[in-house]
Amino acid sequence: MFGKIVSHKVEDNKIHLEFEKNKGILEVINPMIVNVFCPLKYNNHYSRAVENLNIEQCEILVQEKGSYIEIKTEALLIKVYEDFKVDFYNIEGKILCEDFREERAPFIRRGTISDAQDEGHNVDKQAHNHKIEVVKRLFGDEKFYGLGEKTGHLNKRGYYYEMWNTDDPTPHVESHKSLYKSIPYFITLREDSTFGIFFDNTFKTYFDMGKENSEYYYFGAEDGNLDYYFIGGNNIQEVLKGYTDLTGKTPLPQMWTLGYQQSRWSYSPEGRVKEIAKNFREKDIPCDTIHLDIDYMESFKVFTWDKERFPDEKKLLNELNEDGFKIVTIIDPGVKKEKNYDIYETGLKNGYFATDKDGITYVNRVWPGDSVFPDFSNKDTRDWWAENQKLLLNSGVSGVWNDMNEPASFNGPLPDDVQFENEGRNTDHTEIHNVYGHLMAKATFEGIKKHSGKRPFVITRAAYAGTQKYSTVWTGDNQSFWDHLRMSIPMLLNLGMSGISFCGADVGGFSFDCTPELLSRWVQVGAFTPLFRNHSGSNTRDQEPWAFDEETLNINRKYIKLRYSLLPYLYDLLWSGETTGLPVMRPLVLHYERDKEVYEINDQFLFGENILVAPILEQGKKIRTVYLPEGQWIDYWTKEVIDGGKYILKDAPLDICPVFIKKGSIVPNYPEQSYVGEKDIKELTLDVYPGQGQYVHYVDDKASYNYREGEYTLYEFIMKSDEKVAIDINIKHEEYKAYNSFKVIYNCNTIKEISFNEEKLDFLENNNKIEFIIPAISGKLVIR
Ligand code: MIG
Repeated sequence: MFGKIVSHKVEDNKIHLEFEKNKGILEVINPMIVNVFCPLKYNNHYSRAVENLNIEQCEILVQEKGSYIEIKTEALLIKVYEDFKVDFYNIEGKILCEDFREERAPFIRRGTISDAQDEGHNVDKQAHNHKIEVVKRLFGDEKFYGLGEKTGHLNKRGYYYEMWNTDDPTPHVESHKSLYKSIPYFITLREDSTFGIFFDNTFKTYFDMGKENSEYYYFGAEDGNLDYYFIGGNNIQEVLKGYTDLTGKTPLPQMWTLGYQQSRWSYSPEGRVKEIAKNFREKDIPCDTIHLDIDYMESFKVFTWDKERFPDEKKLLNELNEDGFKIVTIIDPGVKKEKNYDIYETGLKNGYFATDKDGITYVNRVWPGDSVFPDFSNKDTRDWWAENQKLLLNSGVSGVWNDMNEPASFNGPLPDDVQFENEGRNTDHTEIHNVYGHLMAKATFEGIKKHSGKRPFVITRAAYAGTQKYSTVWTGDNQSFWDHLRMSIPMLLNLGMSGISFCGADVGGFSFDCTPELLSRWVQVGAFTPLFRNHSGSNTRDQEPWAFDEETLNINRKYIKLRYSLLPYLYDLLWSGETTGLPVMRPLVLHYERDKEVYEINDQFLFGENILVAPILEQGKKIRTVYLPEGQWIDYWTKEVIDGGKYILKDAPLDICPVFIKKGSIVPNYPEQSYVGEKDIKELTLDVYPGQGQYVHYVDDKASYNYREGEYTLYEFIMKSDEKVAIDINIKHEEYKAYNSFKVIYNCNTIKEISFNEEKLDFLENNNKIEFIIPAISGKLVIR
């Protein structure tokens, strides 16, 4: 496809390579990130994921070495050969990633496809060759993470996936090649190195992670540019930072979005919504958000209300808001084709909808019946859609849930030749499909931001790389299956490894009927997932925390309350994630990548660095093995201190989700609240696990963008431990009025003396811990 290298030219950070048959560009983004590019479709990057490509001025050394060109940055050594083969080395000359030179050679398949198909089996066909194809050698030590929300396991090595946003109602299983989101990015972890590859191509893309043959893996596409980023780093965390520097970080959300959310298809009419709200308060279960699914609309027309079922939505939402409930409404992309329906007429008049190849507005069927599809690739359409958000905000809506935006359609998929404006680069559905939901979420985000002035809460089902900048995601229509509870963990962990920190799965499961035991175990996982929403499908049996029996209700209450006590910790994680790109829910490998035991852990995760969660994911199970990595860990429930670097057995009766806190942790806790903001919290609880460690706690107004102008307060805690434990408390930044005092829960009871700024303090002994209060000022706390 390329042939021999004819010449090369260096221009700033770009190395232009002239091959016999084509040209290629190697672009140094910074010493750790290099882009490999061939303008097969557009002359330059045309990215929906990377909005500000930040090119760093850095030293680049380019040398011709006979058969290859060598490029050196401060961190990487790259060799480019004929046929645009590119090999990446670290600066010491150790090979990280090498292009495969031979022909692809699939493992053998025998038997005939048709026999199996005739009986109704799904059959994998031999993969074909792709117009764009980058084949990399497998050295044998690779583990792969990322690729968005694919089904299956944490480690993607040995599996094959496709990126084509898909709403597939059949139960999600390991053989699904694609679901709702397309995130063409993965991290490779090798024995002593790691790197990421982001293939920025919005057409249908293919990722074979060593399934076809164990000698190589590849990614490919039929169209678009060859445009991929090699992202180096000293560890996975740096790679993830590099990727999110390119595609954006998950921004700090409003705090209420981290509370418990209740949904169902659908709470309607208004009396039912009130009843749900009342139940939460009466049964003493904290809840911040109720979702309104499609039935709040008149004939499923977006931006309308059904006046029979919701006669006065403003009054209703206002009452609910007063009681501490935020309302999130669903908005699908499909606009009902109906004369005199304002949204339809306006869109039609202005040419905001996608058309067929003859320029006639394209129609397919979704919930409202015959519907048309906003062309979100058109800036004017996005601006109009953003303005429409005002209609929801004016009704008192606090967040918007974007569904069906793959886009899904009932009358067959949108044909490939549906036309999109694409900011003047007219194109068809094959290029826009995978970013349709992404662009809808972007428009929604921008509209809410502009008209509310607060941090928007958007949830989207379809997504592309970079959607984290605009929206939270959920993993779509799972089932009330134990296996889906189990699989939600690697799915969410890989979303986090793909830059999408704020994510969740429907707690309790969407389709099929949930059981009390399943809901009890699911809420235990949900309490540690960033988006904590119980949602279920039409006609499935009730699944609210009180739907079953007293025991299930109590377990729901216990874990939802635990979540509310951990809110300041969770908020801190999202705040720091704005800089680091690290997700809330983390596979153990993100913090212990040199520990081989953790590479394939699918059933445990870290909630931030300090909290390890090892939930029960099987019916009837009351005990499980837990792997504790190096260091010492404290059983959250018993306060037993356990040495890590080994497996332990942990009893887990139905009301216990095994949780372990890393020694040396300081975990901020809130007092009980029914919803975020119910109380003006002037005293923060610090749950202290004595040891060496540090922690930074962040406080702001929980809702606005003022923090970006400096209106926040930062507390830094540095804990040192020898024969005594000393905690230095420093207020690093103080522009938001935060706490008067800290209530310290010190998880150790062999204490003789406590002093703060050299003044002795009284303390209370209580089981395995002691409690005392100090003022929330800078100072030194000493515990002997
Ligand atoms: O075709 O709005 O994934 O959460 O409840 C079903 C109804 C459409 C699919 C979403 C689900 C939602 C449902 N929607």
